[in-house]
Amino acid sequence: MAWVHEGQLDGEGLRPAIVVSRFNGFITQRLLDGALDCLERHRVQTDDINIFWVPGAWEIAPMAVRLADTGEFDCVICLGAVIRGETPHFEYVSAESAKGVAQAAIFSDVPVIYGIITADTLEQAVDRAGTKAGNRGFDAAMTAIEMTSLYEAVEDFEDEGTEIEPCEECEHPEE
Ligand code: INI
Repeated sequence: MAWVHEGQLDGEGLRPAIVVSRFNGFITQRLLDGALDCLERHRVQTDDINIFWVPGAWEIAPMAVRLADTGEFDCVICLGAVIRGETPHFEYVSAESAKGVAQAAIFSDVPVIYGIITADTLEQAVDRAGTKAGNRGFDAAMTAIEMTSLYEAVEDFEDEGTEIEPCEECEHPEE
């Protein structure tokens, strides 16, 4: 029989950090509202949530790395909006912010969640920030709750593993 491990969707006691960018603030404020709604609906205490505003999507990943490294937060939720219509830099900003968050996620001990919208038009971005296509901020917060729980399951698994007593032969391999 296989042992199946899944994250739980209970945020009680969770201490999340949220990094959110001011660029396209009309959209990002709605992503933040969605994330807070999700966290509070899943029993995260408002006092346990810390929100860090950065100028743009480019600045999200470096901030996420620093927050993850503090050890003060159980997860880091990254929220931003990159919209093609507004700049020829779209390709750089969208690709690098995604790569940055991916790297932060891989190399951090806590889940770092990608909630950055990349859209061709403002209308598409609005759709993903609480209208026709849901709210990516809400989704990112839900993913953060699930993944934090799953990371904890891995830690429990590791802890249990270390409880196994080494055999006498392993303790004294030279004998
Ligand atoms: N930042 C965004 O968050 N979204 C964008 O659409 C965007 N555009 O289009 O340029 C954007 N640029 C700013 C960038 O993230 C940095 O803040 C800036 O380059 C300073 O480093």
